[in-house]
Amino acid sequence: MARTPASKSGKAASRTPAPRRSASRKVAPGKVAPVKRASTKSTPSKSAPGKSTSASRKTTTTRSAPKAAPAPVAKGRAAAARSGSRGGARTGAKPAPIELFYWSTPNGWKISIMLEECRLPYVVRPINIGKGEQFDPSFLAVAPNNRIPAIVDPDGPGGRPISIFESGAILQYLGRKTGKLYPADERKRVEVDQWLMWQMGGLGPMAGQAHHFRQYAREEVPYAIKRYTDEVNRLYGVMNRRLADRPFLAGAYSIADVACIGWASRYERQGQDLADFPHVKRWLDTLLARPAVARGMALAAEAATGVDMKDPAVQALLFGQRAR
Ligand SMILES: N[C@@H](CCC(=O)N[C@@H](CS)C(=O)NCC(=O)O)C(=O)O
Repeated sequence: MARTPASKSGKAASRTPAPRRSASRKVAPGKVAPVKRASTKSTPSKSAPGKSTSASRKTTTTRSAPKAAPAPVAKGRAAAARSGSRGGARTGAKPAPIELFYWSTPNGWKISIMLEECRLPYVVRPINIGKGEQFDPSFLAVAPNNRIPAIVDPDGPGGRPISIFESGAILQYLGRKTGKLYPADERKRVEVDQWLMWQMGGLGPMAGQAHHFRQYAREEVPYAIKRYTDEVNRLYGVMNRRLADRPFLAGAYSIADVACIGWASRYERQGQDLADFPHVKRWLDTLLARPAVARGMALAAEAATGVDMKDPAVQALLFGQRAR
């Protein structure tokens, strides 16, 4: 992975979007295993049909399994065979793992949770956003918006590789690919899409701004703190009303919920009190109790112990970005 000048001075610490549990070398039952180096041969790395990326080639880490649960790769194989996905299921060969370009943040968790829920095999390509790795040209070839998450699925439509950025698009793709958490029925799908877009355009960006102004801004800006804390409060109110008479946002558990879990789990950082939103609390508790959600949110890239968002070098990289 290319290093930027800031990466030399920036140090990863455990401040912000830190996982609930970070990977460690010793794997205790129920903990996430450390990632390990994998051969590039085993993971075709293509950002577009026929094009490999150096991002893919350079940092290959494989999602290992908690001892308490079967390895995702093994589970994914079974899932692929059941769902009749192309390639592995048809030929009996192992399906190639999906490459997940990831850092431990609420947006990254959307995809690690979904991959765990779908039991798809995947490898983690850590993109250390505190060190500027999101600007590496090889990552930009996959994710031109210089943001995680992104994926490369070697077994995309037509059996050819496909790269996808934007977490909502990735969730929809994985839902269509596996038939999980994204109903094919048009009315049900519209329900899911509405709440997925609500997260993408509302909860995520507003909660992100609340995190920024409440915790990381170099100067205190009371107007912005109030503005975003209020808006997140309004959004939690919308969610609370929605969940009053149904278990999940679109009725049944779906990618709309997956998109919201990580953000809602950080309600305290957004200045919210879940006692005011009992239906949100019940929904969040239900989701956090799901083993796949726990595994997805516990996923930590080897070096991803978090990013110190108050480190000036990290702030210089992340805040005040302009067109390049
Ligand atoms: N709309 C994007 C947002 C992704 C996003 O903001 N990712 C953050 C981490 S949560 C990131 O990569 N930040 C790097 C940066 O700010 O340069 C998505 O949902 O995929």
